[in-house]
Amino acid sequence: MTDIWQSAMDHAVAVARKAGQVVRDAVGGVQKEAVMVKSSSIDLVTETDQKVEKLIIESIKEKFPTHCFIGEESVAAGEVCLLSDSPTWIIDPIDGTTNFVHTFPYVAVSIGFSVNKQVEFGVVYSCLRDEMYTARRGKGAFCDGRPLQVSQQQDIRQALVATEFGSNRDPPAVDKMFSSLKRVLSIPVHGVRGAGSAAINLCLVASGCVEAYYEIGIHVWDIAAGLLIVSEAGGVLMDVKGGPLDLMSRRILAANNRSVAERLAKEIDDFSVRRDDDAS
Ligand code: LIP
Repeated sequence: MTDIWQSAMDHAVAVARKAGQVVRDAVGGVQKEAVMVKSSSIDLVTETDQKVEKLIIESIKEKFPTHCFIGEESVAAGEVCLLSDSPTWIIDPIDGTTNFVHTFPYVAVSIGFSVNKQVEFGVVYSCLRDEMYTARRGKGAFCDGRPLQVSQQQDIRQALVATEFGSNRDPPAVDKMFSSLKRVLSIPVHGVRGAGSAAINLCLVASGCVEAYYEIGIHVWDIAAGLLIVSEAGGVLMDVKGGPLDLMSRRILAANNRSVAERLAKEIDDFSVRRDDDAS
């Protein structure tokens, strides 16, 4: 049967690579005045984020003019963030913007593609490390063409866990983040890591480098591509408290297997965040 989305995925890889070159050319040269803020003084955005998202969307629209888009910087500029059944490209032009500003080498172009609210393919280009992660639903996950497989570790006490603290500094939320961190460390796990990019953390789960990643506060554009890369590498995805993953909830728990995921979910002290599709 013809895979009708293969050409779309091939285009996503090509445009992610082109966008990644723009990011590489800009990294290290971000002038202080070119760094702007969004929801808080630590929620950064740069002219490169905006330029790269425009490049990606314009390139895709040329080939797929009837498709829909959810882009981080388009939403920041006021576009609605609603996931419909229509073919939709879910784009984070620079996942790890703070890393980009600081030249911390984990920065990704993330492009997910959904139909009927189901991700059909995901592309995460870790552009400072020149690593292209891809997954097509039902056809496996790859890094530069090499198949990916999650860790086979069943014992969470032998696990590395990734998480992030995001850009939320409200004291009650910070208290919950540190309460979760303390409970996870006390399991005990081997260690806690964070790449500073949700998309790259998900690719690290898919690659077997860490056994799990959780975060409250991410957005649909941070995770749409990476979540498929995890599931196609044999991993599991759920809400941070163990229920089904809700793409628009801004909560994610990804792991190499269900026993590690469910054990981790018990230790996470969750807090509420406004949904991506909450337009109120
Ligand atoms: C980032 C996420 C990360 C989160 C950061 C930020 P951005 O995305 O990938 O997981 O902790 O606060 O949201 O903003 O760099 O595209």
